[in-house]
Amino acid sequence: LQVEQELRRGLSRGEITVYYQPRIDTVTGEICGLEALARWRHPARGLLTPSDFLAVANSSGLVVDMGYQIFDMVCRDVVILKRVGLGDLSMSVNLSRRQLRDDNLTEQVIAALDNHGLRGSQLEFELSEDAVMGDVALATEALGTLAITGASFSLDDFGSGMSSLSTLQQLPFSRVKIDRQLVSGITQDREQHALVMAVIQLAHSLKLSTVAEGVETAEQLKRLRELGCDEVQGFWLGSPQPIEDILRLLQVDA
Ligand code: G
Ligand code: G
Ligand code: MN
Ligand code: NA
Repeated sequence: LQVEQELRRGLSRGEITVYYQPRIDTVTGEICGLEALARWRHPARGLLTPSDFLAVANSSGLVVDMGYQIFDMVCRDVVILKRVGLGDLSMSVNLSRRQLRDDNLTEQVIAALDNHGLRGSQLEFELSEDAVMGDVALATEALGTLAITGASFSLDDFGSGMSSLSTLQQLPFSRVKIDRQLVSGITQDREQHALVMAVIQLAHSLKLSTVAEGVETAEQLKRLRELGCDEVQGFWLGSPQPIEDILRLLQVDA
């Protein structure tokens, strides 16, 4: 309860912020998109990551307001990116199941896009297996409505849980993000390598693009490129960082 009160206060004081992690195209080697990741600049405890507060945010429902704040910051940063000629980077935003249950979600997304003069087409929402599999009917309806914003959808943490292949086909995903647990073993473990190969082939056969998460070594990157994985994300390619650092990384001045 104490964390909930602190989070409520932190939200009202603007302590929630967004970091961005680059996604890299394995063919061109260039940054093709960013994933927005919530951070809490806690006045006493420093920079907190979602593992410190997301569970409470979800159970208390505070994630709904937090999500609106984050989405607004993301729009603001997309405007900055556009100004420096990086308007075509795709931007991914995570959504939890609690946010899918929010009847105002689509309306809020549209309002934020309008406020900033943006279209939804470069936007992608990431839903974890956990967020969609718990209530497939809810997810189907929510994504159907959210799709009018022009955004696309990716299935996050694929391979970490129990998502069924039929659900993957049933929901309007255009991308799967291969869980970092699967990626971590590809260079040492033949079976993990085989598994990742199968996931990439499966995704491609369903016309879904693939992103490998948690890429931490050059060797993993090499293997993923050989396997035809479309995009990679991970510490080897860039950690989550403030927009200013992303701009520096892309060698542009804001
Ligand atoms: O940044 P970090 O790797 O610690 O994020 C861990 C997880 O927290 C992410 O994989 C994602 O599922 C979740 N997460 C991060 N930012 C957000 C956010 O803004 N909203 C929601 N709902 N989940 C987020
Ligand atoms: O839950 P989701 O997969 O959306 O969030 C990605 C999370 O994984 C972020 O919190 C980020 O800090 C973390 N992360 C990003 N790259 C790496 C990596 O290469 N290795 C590990 N272990 N974690 C990573
Ligand atoms: Mn994600
Ligand atoms: Na993920």
